[in-house]
Amino acid sequence: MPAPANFSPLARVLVAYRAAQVASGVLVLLLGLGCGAGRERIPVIFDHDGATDDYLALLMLVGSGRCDLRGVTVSYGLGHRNSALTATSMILHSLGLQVPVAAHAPALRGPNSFPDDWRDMSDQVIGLPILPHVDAPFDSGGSAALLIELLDDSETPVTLIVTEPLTNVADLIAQRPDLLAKIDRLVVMGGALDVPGNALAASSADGIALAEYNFYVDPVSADRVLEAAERGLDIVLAPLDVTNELQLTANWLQRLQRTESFGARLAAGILAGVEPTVAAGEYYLWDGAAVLALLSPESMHMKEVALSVEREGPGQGRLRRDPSRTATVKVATGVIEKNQVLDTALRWISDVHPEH
Ligand SMILES: [Ca+2]
Repeated sequence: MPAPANFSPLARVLVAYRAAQVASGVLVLLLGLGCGAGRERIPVIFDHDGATDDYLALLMLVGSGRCDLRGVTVSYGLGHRNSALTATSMILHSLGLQVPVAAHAPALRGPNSFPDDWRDMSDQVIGLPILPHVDAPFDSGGSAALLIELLDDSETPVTLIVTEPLTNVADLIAQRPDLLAKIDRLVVMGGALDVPGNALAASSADGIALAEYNFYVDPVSADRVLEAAERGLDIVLAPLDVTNELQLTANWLQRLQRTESFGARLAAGILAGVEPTVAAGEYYLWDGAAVLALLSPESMHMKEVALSVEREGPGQGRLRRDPSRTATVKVATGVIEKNQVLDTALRWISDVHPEH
């Protein structure tokens, strides 16, 4: 279902309204009093690629009550563009969050792809009965345009939480390098530093995956974004090193399913299609790790590392230490107490209510 062009003015009205709120210092009503009232919230744009764990990450950042969600953009990656755009709009609508949403231009994508059977897994989200029907998703004419507009309109720097192959962010930096100054922090799920990757298409001769999938799908964009650390961009990276420690267990899923809250019911619906993967111990809180790295860094082991990404060849997408780069990236390399972190994730998801 392509996004009709006639939704562009509405999305622009919402952007203008948000900008007016910021300008007047009134940062309350549209996103709801339930989202961290009385506490300073972090202005955030969420850029994702429409997989089940992206939606969990979105629920976590909303339920944390610590984020002022300014907009959501969809990039080429794991989910399909139109279902990701629709599902995102449905989820935000169900929460009363009238924030602008946009998807990438269809041609804006990396050279590689996630496996087709992985890509199909998140399409079921738009059919969840708990979600309201949305006639057509908001789309302000493309992720890049929306990112630029939101950053331009913000009086204070904004944090970008990015759980996609970084194509959107590289495009933003290429178009408007001046906006790096408007990015407070860039928090990214991607890469594999001291652990094997998960993209078998980029493997060593003995069959060890060298790259993590987000970075494999668009290795040049991943490297261009990490390179921006040299220009002062504050980057926090949540690679497979930390997500490997955030395996969702059958017990965690059962606790979620037993929790009586809108957020828990929605998350349980989102995860319904991947229950066998959870049961097999193969589902992790990949993208949720980026939200935790932003909001709960004290729960993680962090390192400062100068990094680059291999742009081409059999190891394309591989994250590596790079002494030729002087600026470092903050890398989450593990969690201090796994159960505590997973409890935090469950609590945030359970604290998502329709009035957010
Ligand atoms: Ca993702």
